[in-house]
Amino acid sequence: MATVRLDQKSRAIVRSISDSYINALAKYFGSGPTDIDVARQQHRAYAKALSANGVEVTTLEADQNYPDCVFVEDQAVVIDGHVLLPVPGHESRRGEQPPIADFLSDKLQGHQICKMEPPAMMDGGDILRLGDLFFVGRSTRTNDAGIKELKDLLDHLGHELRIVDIPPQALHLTSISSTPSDNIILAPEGYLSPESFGELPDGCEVIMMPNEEVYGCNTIGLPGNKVILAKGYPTVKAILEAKGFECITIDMGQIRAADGSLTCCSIFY
Ligand code: CIR
Repeated sequence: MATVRLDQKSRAIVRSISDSYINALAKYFGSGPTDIDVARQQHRAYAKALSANGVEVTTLEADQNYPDCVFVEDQAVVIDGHVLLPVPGHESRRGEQPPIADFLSDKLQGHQICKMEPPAMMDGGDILRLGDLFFVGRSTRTNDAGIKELKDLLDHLGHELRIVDIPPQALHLTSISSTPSDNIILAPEGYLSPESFGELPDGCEVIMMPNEEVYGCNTIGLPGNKVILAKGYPTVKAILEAKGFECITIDMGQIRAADGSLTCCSIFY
């Protein structure tokens, strides 16, 4: 039976799509959004899928100065009583953070805020958690100084961190993998291998998906053995169903067009 951390899947922040979304960065999965109305519809359906499945969702206002502001995952990471505020790896995205930091500081009083400083840099999208084991992508957005700061925090919390080198054809670790439960990692052939994650604890496994379903490897696991996944990735869906998950499928076309995946659009806290 798959398990999922219940403690941090009850509340999430999302952020509306900016009027300038058409200018979002896009160089991996997409070549840029083409229809902002459709993007907004898809984003609303995404937020609805979370709330219909038991997540209390708060939607922060968009900022038209930041085309990528919908991708909140990159801006903050909540780990066991700590809020890590990384220095986002792309300079154009650094100003997205303050309203998110303010919201989390207000909601999570008593949590320790850990603010990264340059030259360290990291996108939240490079952090993947499998129970108490963490992985960080070394990517164009996350450097060794950023990884060291994350490691210091995780050492303090008694959690292990492993580094995964992100191939040049991918943006982030979570762009190409996810943990739909505390014992499964989904990863695509041609980008990663089971060895990329090292030896896993007993009962855990890496499930390799076909190369062409790389985008489908990003999923959101929820309590009750549910998983949200993007529409159009039949192998991912069939394997998750065979593992006993209830699959909730949503159209992410205009989010993918700006290299965003399901997890990129929320911060669980
Ligand atoms: C970017 O390039 O920063 C955005 N267009 C996409 C960010 C996706 N975020 C994520 O994978 N965590």
